[in-house]
Amino acid sequence: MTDKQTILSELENGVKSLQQEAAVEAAKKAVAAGVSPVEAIEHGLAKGIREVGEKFERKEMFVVELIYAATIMEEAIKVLEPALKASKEKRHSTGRFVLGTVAGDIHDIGKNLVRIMLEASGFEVYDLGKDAPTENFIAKAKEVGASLVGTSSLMTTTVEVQKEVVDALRAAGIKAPAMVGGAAASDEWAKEIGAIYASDAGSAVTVAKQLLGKGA
Ligand code: HCB
Repeated sequence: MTDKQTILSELENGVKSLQQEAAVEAAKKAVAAGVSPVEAIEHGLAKGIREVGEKFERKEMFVVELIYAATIMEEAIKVLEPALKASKEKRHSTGRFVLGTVAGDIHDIGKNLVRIMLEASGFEVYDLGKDAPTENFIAKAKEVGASLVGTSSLMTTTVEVQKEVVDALRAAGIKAPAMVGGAAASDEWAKEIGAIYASDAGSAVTVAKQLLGKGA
């Protein structure tokens, strides 16, 4: 049987060397070997895609390769998704979470992981998708009586929109805590705009539960 470290390396390599079949096979191995799906994503696939991003930044990879790497990651996540959902038992509602990638930003892999993890932890998630207009966050938060509103932003050009969402929520009298995440966000940024930062999908769940007094 292949050990966990080998499987994690295979997941990472599948994404960074643009080998879809290898990544999907490694995801199947991870499920069969009982590797935690969260670990498979965070320490395997996500490591691979971040390296692709760095290569893209250094102009060692083209945007088409970046797009393909993202597709590979999504295909491998599909294999892990049932295990991810099964890994958490609770089904009663922990809270109502409105989530989306802000206007102007089409990155949604991380946001989708956050959704999957929140759902697996019993949250009712209202996913506004990517490139979601600010007014949609406000309208949905009002409609469902959101307990939390989370935004994702991956680019320096869209991170300001997270502030726009927080300001619009407060202007509309919505007191639900705002969470920010994505590569362009940081703890410092969150504090500046009156939000709470979550660095990854696991901490998004932990922080959300703490905020709602449901324990980590
Ligand atoms: Co994209 N891209 N990209 N990209 N992309 C980044 C983000 C750059 C940093 C790459 C670079 O130059 N180094 C860069 C942004 C630079 C900047 O602003 N400083 C960039 C650029 C420039 C662009 C385009 C403009 C490229 C172009 O067309 N010339 C374009 C964007 C167009 C637009 O949005 N209007 C673009 C397109 C793409 C795709 C389509 C090829 C693809 C996205 C596919 C998709 O999402 N469906 C893509 C990808 C994959 C990336 C990188 C390589 C990886 C992003 C990713 O999926 N990471 C990224 C490089 C990087 O981030 N280092 C690069 C893995 C996930 C799991 O991590 O951080 O998103 P995450 O999410 C975590 C965490 O942050 C947290 O939990 C998640 C899970 O642990 N979290 C939250 C996320 N959201 C949260 C919300 C919460 O409330 C709480 C926690």
